Amino acid sequence: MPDISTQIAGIKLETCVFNASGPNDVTLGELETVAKSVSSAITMKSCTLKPRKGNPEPRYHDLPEGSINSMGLPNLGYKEYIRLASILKSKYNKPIVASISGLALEDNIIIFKAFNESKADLIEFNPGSPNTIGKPTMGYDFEYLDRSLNEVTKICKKPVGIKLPPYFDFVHFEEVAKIIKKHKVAYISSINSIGNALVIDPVKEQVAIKPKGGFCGLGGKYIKYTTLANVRKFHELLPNVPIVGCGGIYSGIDVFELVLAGATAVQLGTIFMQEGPSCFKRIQDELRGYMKSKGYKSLGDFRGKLKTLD
Ligand code: RRO
Repeated sequence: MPDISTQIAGIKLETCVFNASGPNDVTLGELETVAKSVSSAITMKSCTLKPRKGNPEPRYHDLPEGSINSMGLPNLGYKEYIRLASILKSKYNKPIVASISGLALEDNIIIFKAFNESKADLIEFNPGSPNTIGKPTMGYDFEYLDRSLNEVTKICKKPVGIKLPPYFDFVHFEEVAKIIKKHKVAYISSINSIGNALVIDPVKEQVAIKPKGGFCGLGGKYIKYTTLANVRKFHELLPNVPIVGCGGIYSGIDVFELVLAGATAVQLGTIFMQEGPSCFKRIQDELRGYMKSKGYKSLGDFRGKLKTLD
């Protein structure tokens, strides 16, 4: 069978498929479900300084081909994720990805320092949530992005990845790539949900979820092509930075396409919400099957080798 193992910043992953930060990864029970599945790592919910209840419900809604959410960073606070990382590591011995989304730079500094003494293997800095009421998507503020990456990469003794929001303009890709080059960024996870979508129920003549007047982050199949474009562009601009593709992956062929575009691994979000933990095995098996049909033995045989028509 083809080998779909990979590595990010020296951390070995048995397969290139694991869970995204966000869906079903807030509590120990949820994280243990990920741990017991064949997800090759355990990614935890983005955390803040203090525990947060998040936005008012309803705040998640399935769509025929995806999902919307405006969870508003519900999490148990960073101290609890340091404790959970230790429990998960000793019980399951899988790579652990912590996600940090402090509400201010000072908060991120405290949290990153504290995670130096944790069992997390990779630390994902998340400045890309579109759903924090009263805050813009920080990943679109390039001055803030530069300043915070500078601070957190200086403090953090573990590999720091960055979870980027989607970008839509080549000028923005270039600016972000320039910022990432300046700092010690171990990997990129791309993309967060597409911010400020709006879903309307035409019968009730109302929006689908409560927070922010219905504006929300869009995920699932609707965003796969934006994910592919973001992964491709960042791979072109930063060929030595591993990229974890995230957004709209439902099948092994989706993973294959992401790796062709340049991804080193992928994270599953909406499909994990909708199908549950069996999605990890199904998608890994589908990827192996498709690679076998093409005669590929490992991801390196085709990573980044997307052909263009010119
Ligand atoms: O919790 C959320 O509402 C959330 C976060 Br932190 C994020 O990064 N992306 C998203 O779609 N939702």
